[in-house]
Amino acid sequence: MLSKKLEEALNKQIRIEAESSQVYLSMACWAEVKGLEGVAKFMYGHSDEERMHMLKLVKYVNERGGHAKISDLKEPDTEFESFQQMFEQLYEHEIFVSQSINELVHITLEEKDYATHNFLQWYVAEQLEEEALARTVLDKLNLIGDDKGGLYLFDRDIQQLSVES
Ligand code: OFO
Repeated sequence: MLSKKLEEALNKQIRIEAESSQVYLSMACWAEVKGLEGVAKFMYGHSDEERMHMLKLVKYVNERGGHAKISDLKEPDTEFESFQQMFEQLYEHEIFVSQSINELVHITLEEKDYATHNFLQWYVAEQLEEEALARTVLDKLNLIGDDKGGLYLFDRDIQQLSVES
């Protein structure tokens, strides 16, 4: 049985994962209307992954005697200055998610809930991968700068980059 404190913290994380899914969906739309199909596909895929992260938490909370609460979500940005700025935002968002997961792990130790501690290790590993991927993408974009041809190739190649989950 989950403690109330942990149930609340897990519900907060459910909301964060749902908001992440919206953030990437909005980025996918922006990339799509700007004509970068590869980036759009990458973002649509990432959005689906975040929904899967959310659902995994929902199921866990309900299975452990808690009640997963589905809440309203913060509206994501719909416009970006550039692809670089968009990916910087993605990277910062993932760092924020990692911090939130770390806090959750900390609460599991306080509450002596080792099953949830164990369950969350998947998220800890996932965040490491996602941060690394976001950094790789940002490095590539910084190399390209304003070069249109470079952006074209980047759009083609980004489809090969993804986080297995
Ligand atoms: Fe990319 O955040 Fe989920 O875990």
